[in-house]
Amino acid sequence: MELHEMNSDAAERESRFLKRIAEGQTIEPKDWMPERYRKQLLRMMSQHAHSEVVGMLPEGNWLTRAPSLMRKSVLLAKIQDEAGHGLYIYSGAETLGTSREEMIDQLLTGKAKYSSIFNYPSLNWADMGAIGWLVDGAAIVNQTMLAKCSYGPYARAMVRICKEENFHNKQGYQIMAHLMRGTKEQQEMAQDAFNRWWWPSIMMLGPSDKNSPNSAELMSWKVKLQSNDELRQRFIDRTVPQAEAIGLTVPDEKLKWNPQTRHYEFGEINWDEFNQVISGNGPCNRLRMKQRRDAHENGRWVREAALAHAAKRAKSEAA
Ligand code: FAQ
Repeated sequence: MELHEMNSDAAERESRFLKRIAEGQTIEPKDWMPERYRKQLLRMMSQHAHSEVVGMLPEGNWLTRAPSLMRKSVLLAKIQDEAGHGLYIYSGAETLGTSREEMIDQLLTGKAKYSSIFNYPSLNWADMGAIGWLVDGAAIVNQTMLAKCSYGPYARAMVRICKEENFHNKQGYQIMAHLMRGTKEQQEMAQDAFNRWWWPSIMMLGPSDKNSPNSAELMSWKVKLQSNDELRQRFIDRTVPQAEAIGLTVPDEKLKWNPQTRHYEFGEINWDEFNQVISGNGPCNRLRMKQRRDAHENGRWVREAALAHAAKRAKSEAA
């Protein structure tokens, strides 16, 4: 084939791909896609899957100290859901040609990122409320958008995940509301957890649009349908009235409702802190990575036993 024919073939494939995206069709694993689209999705999806798995750690910290059996079983169910979310997203990401083992290796060797939010410590029981309400709340805002993204396996995984995150969000808010109806000490504990998780939850939605190098490309392919700042505003607008309804004070002196724009205006985000956390220097980065590496090592015998069992079964079925 001549070079100009190859070039025109490639241009035609690319224009078919862009047309499908413009028409709102999904791209499926066996469809042709630009290499850059595949790489960007793999980056996002693997980071997302890692976040679900690392995200189990701050809550896992409180499982043995939950204040009642009921609270403990709800928290356990929530943490198990997060493991399931990790699995759906790893499976979705594998359709882009990288195995789960490789992705996990990238996490454990520090080559892949996971969400900044999980590098903060969970210091008291109210943190379980704050995480469910705020962290899952911010995740829902982001994931409701991703449920309509252009890559089919990612979008479909998000539909189910969002349903489960809604339960997580409500259980977190219910813990906070319950504490706010309690003693003065319980109210102070809830306010303290809110103060510590508010700003990191806002940062979790990513850098401001002017410092978000990936957004324009991802939006042109409808992987992202809204920008980081749009999602952040949406999260703030829906969360502030919830805080006020249960008597919590938002830790932002500049927070103000603007009746013209019908949005809350808010104070300066500490982007230095965000940049420190995503470059490995947050309060718990080293601890989280150690916990993940230890968990991976401690689970090695289970993986080996499962593989040996599968090989034995395959051999006996073949005989
Ligand atoms: N943390 O150009 P952008 C959950 C990085 S799931 C760490 O704006 P992009 C459920 C970014 O990777 C939470 N790094 O990037 C749960 C890039 O660096 P790179 C996770 C961050 O991709 C709840 C650089 O900064 N959700 O919580 C963060 O357009 C409770 C420049 O940024 C997802 O992953 C960050 N927060 O937008 C589980 C959703 N933000 O990779 C357990 C899918 C930015 O070029 C308990 N991901 N960076 O080296 C996304 O929607 C996007 O990837 C963003 C970032 C919005 C995270």
